[in-house]
Amino acid sequence: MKNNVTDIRKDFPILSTQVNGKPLIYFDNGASAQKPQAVIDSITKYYSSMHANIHRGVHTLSQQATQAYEDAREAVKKYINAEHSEEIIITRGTTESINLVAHSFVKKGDEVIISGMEHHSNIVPWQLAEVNLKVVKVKDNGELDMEDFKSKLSKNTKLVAITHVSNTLGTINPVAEIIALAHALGVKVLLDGAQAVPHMKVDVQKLDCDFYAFSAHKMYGPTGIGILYGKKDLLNAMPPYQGGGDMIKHVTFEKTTYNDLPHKFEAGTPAISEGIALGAAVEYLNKIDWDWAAKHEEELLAYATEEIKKIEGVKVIGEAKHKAGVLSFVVEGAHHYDIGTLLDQMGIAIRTGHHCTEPLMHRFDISGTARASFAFYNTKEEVKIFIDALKRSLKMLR
Ligand code: 7TS
Repeated sequence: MKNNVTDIRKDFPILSTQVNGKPLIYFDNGASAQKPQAVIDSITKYYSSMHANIHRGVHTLSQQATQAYEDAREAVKKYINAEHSEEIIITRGTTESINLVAHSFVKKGDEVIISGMEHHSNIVPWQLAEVNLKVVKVKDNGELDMEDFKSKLSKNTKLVAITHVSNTLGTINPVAEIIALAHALGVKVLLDGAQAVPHMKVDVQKLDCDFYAFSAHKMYGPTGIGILYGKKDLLNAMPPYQGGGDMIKHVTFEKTTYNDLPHKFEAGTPAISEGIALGAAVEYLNKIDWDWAAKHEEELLAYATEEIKKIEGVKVIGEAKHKAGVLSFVVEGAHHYDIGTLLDQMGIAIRTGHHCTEPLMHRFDISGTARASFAFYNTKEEVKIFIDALKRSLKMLR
């Protein structure tokens, strides 16, 4: 089991590079995580010796590529402990996964509950579907207002679609309680797991969620690919999302019949190398000691929070009791964009702006935040350098 950060860092070649003449300190993991060599090698190996289209060839290469792609699905199934492999729909990412559910599970006028801390990708698809949106309030400390949730939830709700972990606040939402309350009324639940999967082991059967959406690139895998987990009965009852090759059984001009799960929701040639590399990412994550990783990230967050609060004029946005490794902050007299730009000059990558959560920014009456988001390969030393660099930046800006 991997539980030593010095060794783990050696698995990620980019972590020993320099940016702007300084050793890279990568604190933008919430936007996208870096890739271990095993994932990079998987892509090179695929294109060097295995490439062919999948699910259609009788020739050896096509069969090998199909096998590797389906093995990756199996690896994801095991990783999140889904009951059936056909419950693992391979999509382009969290965004497409949520759009799929918004297209195929709800209809115009249905009542859908989301929260005030959702990423745009868990807001706009529901607006496109013209559902009746109810939005759960966010408390001042960044926690979900569960009383407000309970008052909005009813038998008339078709779906609760809520983020497992907030990308802007770091809040870990009480999803077990949300699911239990919803299920007691026969209401289905979709969790946006984009920010949860990189920080913890997720067990979809234990959670008993109905849908779970996540992206490979935030969990140390490639871009352009992600997963929609859905319970088999629900997915079977849903109409296809996109039409094309692979998702059909037979096509005539009069009538087309659709393929079985999971292919019904996977039209066209997929991102094959990325799919296989996602399998490599999962294999890598299987070697991580998650108890260690959770504790390590918790320590980084606690240390960074403690140190940043000592700086005059800094306000942390999001101080929920249960948080993943995300530290959003604003500074009196300094714009987040300028902070990000100066830190970049010192080799430190953070994200600035609204983080695709504009309604949440309105809720806190701010235009954006500076956000450091941690991964298990980050170190306390990096946090120290970041805090010093932030202090120097603020001296220049104020
Ligand atoms: N949901 C959450 C909670 C997210 O954090 C993101 C991306 C998405 C959905 C969309 O994921 P995608 O892979 O489909 O784009 N969040 C961020 C972020 O915080 N900074 O850049 C992207």
